Amino acid sequence: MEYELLSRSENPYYPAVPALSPQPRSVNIIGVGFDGTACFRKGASLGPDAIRRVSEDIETYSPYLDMDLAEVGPLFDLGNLRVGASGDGNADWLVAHDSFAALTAGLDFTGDEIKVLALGGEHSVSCSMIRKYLQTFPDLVLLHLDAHADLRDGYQGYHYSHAAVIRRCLDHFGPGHRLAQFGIRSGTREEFAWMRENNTLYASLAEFAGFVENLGAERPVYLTLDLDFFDPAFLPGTGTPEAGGEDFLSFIRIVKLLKTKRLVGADVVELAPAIDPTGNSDVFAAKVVRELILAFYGGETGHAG
Ligand SMILES: [Mn+2]
Repeated sequence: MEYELLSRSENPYYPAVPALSPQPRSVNIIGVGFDGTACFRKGASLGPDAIRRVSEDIETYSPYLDMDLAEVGPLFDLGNLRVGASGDGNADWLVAHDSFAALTAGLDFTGDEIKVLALGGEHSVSCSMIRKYLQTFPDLVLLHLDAHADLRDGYQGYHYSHAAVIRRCLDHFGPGHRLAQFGIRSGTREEFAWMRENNTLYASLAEFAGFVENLGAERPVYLTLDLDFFDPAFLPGTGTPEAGGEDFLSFIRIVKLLKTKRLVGADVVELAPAIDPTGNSDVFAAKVVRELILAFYGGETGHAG
């Protein structure tokens, strides 16, 4: 691989096929094991491989979507993106960002239908993918599921902090882009005021589901999912847990809608495996990833369910 942008994972997400570059008309899994700006408890750098490791131990069939990973495809796992390891969070973030930019430079995400599913890593890594999709799709809808607003203008000296990721995405928003947030239950007074002013925050699952349901079938949708969206009772293995979160079935309601939409990219971030020594959080996250992969392919297998 040129510039060694990727390193092969020992266990690709099951049943994905290893690949060395993003493949057209496919879902491409990319691990981004970076946690250099994490402020509370680190460990998300090991998230991608933890999800892969348990992916073999869960069913490939989803009874929720009535789809099977073994029957959709093609599905590729590109391994892990090069990230910096100097200890300087800003510089290390930039290495990951530049790696993704180099990996996808010149690729036609629209015409070739290149779909990326990134596995974090801390939430700051999502910015690289989302920027690419914002540049590709002038009418992109960014769905943000998270406990945190992530609208700070930098945090603890990190311009690209995980607590600032949505703010950094907004830097690249055009007039046709739309942000919709759900699950947010932690942030500053200013962040909540901003969300109210800009009508980005949905207060209930029903309201958020209604928004997604009403999106046109051709409207490109990107989902960024911070796993602390879920209640820490269900998924404790994350660095910044917040009580009062959603459960798996709330997510399933959303994923069933996404299956009928044009999902063009997604990321699942902030799994910190060592924080949950039972391993339950890894399995939970792997199942979330399974449902998302199937949702990517939903439009191609009819809109049943
Ligand atoms: Mn969060």
